[in-house]
Amino acid sequence: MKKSKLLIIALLSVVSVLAASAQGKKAMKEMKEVTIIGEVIDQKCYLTGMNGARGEEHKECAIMCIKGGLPVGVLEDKTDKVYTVVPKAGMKGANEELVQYAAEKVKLTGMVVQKGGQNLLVYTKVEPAK
Ligand SMILES: [Cu+2]
Repeated sequence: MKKSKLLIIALLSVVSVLAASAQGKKAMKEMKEVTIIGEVIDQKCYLTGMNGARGEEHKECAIMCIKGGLPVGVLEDKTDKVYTVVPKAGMKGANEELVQYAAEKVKLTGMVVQKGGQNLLVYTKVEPAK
């Protein structure tokens, strides 16, 4: 009796895990692909306003900050929105790939997620932009 109860609980938890991951996959599929054009910033300096915080005068600092591991972001041209940028694949941050574009304009292709007051761009492609 006890054993079968445990078995049922185990089965139910497997089923709910499967349902949750299916939901996650569905949510990713429902998201539309977008492109965002903007400047690659280090979010700490931009948001705290240190050292001019963006653009050519801040480029050296942005490189140091992004190399150092501070969260990299993109400041969208059209909206002045800041997106935290993460790659779609893998467990690493976007810093390593985006540091070469620090304080420069890029075009990022990916999906936007807005939750908890955050704008997150899960990107699949980055290219230089004018
Ligand atoms: Cu900086």
